[in-house]
Amino acid sequence: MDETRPAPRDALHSPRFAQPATFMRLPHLRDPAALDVAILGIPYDGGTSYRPGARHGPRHIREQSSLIRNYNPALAVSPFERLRVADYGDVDVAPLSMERTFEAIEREVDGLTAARVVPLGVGGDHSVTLPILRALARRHGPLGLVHFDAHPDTWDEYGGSRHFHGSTFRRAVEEGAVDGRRVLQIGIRGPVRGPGDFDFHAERGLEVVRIEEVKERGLGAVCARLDRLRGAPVYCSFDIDAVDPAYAPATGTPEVGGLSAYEALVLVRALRALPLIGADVVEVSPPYDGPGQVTSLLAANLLFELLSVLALRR
Ligand SMILES: [Mn+2]
Repeated sequence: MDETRPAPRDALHSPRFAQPATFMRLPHLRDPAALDVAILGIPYDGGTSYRPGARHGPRHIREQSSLIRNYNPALAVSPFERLRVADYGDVDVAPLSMERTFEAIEREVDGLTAARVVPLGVGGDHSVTLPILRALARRHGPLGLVHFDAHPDTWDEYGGSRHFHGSTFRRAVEEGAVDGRRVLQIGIRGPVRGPGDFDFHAERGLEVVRIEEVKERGLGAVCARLDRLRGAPVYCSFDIDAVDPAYAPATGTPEVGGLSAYEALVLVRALRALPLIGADVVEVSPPYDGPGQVTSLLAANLLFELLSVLALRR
């Protein structure tokens, strides 16, 4: 057996069920040399503009991920056999300092990319994606982006602050971490401040797939639009509010009329065609969840699909 391989996962019905949860019952390991993929908790919600609570996301998603089994029949892959993957623990965030939190996130992702480990981030609010993109772009150059969200997150500021969970992708494009011409935002909907909210898209080439297009043209048409991102590194950021609050109520800024849980799974599986170099699932705010913690359960399954997509490219 490969000595650098993390210990196998615990059996589904092992006594570990009664112990503190890890993502997908994986071993807790902080050795990048032993890993292909690191699932990294980022328990920070200081960038939130409305309902807080996403700092509790990683803890609850760990718990709801305990039922994830080994094989993905939809993609015909066993991600835990193909990949060396572990729960890398949580970033040491500073709840009262976004600046120090961003530094800590960037440092962690730097350490992972230096060892060629793919980061799979678990937020946290959407502000945490910016330092991840910065670190990845330093290694890979300006990134392509598939961004699932109800909101474009390209606003310039909020109450005088340039950094919050709604400015992440404007900053990322401005800084050159993301190539605006290689951005696809899927699931966008809901009231905005005005038509000017999409001026930045026109200026920098960001492409929006509004929810109306997903629902009216169907999943196949949307999946086909991912094709143009082939050929260069792509990051996937999945804001859980892309999904309808009926399926994912636990989020900070819910918008009605979104993706179903099933549509979300199918769209994430379509990323198999792209060279994915990292991904995150963010904005799960467990205090707002419904019975059965359905939002954290969905987030856990989206992470499993992302892991499966990564496994197919190994
Ligand atoms: Mn967002």
